[in-house]
Amino acid sequence: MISRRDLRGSALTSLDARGLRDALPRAQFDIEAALDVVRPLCEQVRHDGADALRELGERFDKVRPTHLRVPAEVLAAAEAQLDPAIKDALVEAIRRVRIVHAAQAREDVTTQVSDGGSVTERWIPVERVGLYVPGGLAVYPSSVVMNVVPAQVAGVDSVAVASPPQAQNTGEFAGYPHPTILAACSLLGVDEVYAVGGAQAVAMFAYGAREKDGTSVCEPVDLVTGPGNIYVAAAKRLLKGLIGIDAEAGPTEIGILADDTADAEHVAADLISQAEHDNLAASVLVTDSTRLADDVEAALERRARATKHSERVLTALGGPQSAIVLVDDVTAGLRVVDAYGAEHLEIHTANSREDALRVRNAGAIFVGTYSPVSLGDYAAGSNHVLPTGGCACHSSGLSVQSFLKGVHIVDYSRDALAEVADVVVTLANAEDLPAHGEAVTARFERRDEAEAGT
Ligand code: HSO
Ligand code: ZN
Repeated sequence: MISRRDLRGSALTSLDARGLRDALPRAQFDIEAALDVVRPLCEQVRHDGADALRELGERFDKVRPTHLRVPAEVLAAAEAQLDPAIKDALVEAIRRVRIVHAAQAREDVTTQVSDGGSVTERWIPVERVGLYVPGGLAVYPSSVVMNVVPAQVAGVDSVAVASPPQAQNTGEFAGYPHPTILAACSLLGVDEVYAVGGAQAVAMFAYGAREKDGTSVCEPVDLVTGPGNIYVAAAKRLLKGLIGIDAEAGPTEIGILADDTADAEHVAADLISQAEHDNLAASVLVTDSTRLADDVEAALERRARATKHSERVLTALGGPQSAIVLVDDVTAGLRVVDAYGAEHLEIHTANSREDALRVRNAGAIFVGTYSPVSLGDYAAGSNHVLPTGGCACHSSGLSVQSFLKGVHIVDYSRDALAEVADVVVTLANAEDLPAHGEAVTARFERRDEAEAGT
C-alpha cells in the first residue's frame, strides 16, 4: 500500500539539493488552477458584499448562514452546552498553548548606536486580524486555540474568526459553524465570529462586507491567518498584499526519521494519525533499517484497516505523496528530511535529542517515543499551524511574532547627526541623490550665513 523509495548509496549521493527535493514524494497541490476558481468568487464578495457571502455559503457549504455574524447568545449557548469533558480538555489545551506563547512575547529593544544616537525596535501588534478555522472532513476547535492564543498574547485589539456554516447543524445552531468551534471562541473570549468559509471568508476579511443598504457586516482586517483547503490557500495568495497572510497551508505532512531502535507500532500509529486528515495528507518514513521498514509496513496494513477513517487513511498512505524512504544511515536520513522540510518531523533514533538539533528544515520537531505529533496538534503547548509543502525551509509556524510588526524608532541628537553627516552625504552623492545629503547639511547651515553667501 505505501510505496518505497530506495535512496541508499549513489541513489542519494548522486543527487544535488534540487534533485533530492524532486526525488521525494510530494502531494500535487496546484494552487495556480485554484486561483482561477477563486478569482471570480473574491470579485463577487468585493462587489456584492453580504449578499455574495450568503449566496456562496449556500453554493459551497450547502446551507444559507442564518446570520453571517454569529449572535452573542448563540456563542454563549454553544459554550453552555459544550460537553464538560471537552470543555476541560480545551481549557487545559488553552493553558498550555498560552504559557508557551506567553514566553514568545517580544520586548522593545533600544540600541545606543553612538552618543546621542539610538534606534529602538518596537514591536507593535497588528490592529485587526481575521482567523480562519476550516470545516471540511473534521471539526477543528484546536485550530481556534492555535490561531487565537498567539494573537491575544501579541496584544491584537480586534480578533475575528470565520468558519464555514455546517449543513448538518440543527436547532439553535442551524446555519452556523460547528457548535464546538463556537464554544472554543466563546471560551477564548472571541465574540466576533462569522459563518463564512472557504475563499469567500478570506475575501470578506480582505475587503470587508456590507449589506446593500450600507450596514457593515464585517470590517476589513490587516492580516489573515489559519489553515484551510486549497481554495483558502489560493484566496490568501490572491489577496496577499492587501492583507498580510501567514504561510500558505497545504495538506498535512508527517515525516519520521527512525533507525532500528524505533518501535514500528508507534511509527505506524503516527503515520496514520496525520493520514487521517485528508486523502492528500502525506506520511513519509525515512529510515536506515529495512527491518523497521518491513515492520512498519505490516503495522500500517493492520492499523489502517482497523481505524475509523480507514478509507482516507488508505488513500493518503497509498498516494504518491507518501512513502517509506530507505537511506544508508541517520546522517543520510537527515539530508533527506532537510530536503523534504516536513510540516511535522518526528525523530525516533538512538540519539533523538541530538539528532533533532541537526535538523534545519521542519515546521515542528517531535523528539523521541513520547512526543507524537498528535500531542502537538492539541496539547503540547506548541502551535499546530505550520508551514507545509517544503515551505519550512524559509517560514515558521504561527507564533506571537506572526501578529507583531517591528518598527524602528530613530532618535539622534544634533551632535550625533553631525558625527555621521559626512557618511550620509557621501553615500547620497554616490547614489546621485544629493538632496538626501542636503537634508542633513541643511540642519547645520545658519540661514543668515547662507543668505550672506558665507
Ligand atoms: N495536524 C494538523 C492540526 C490538527 N490535527 C488539528 C488535529 N486537529 C495540522 O498541523
Ligand atoms: Zn493532526
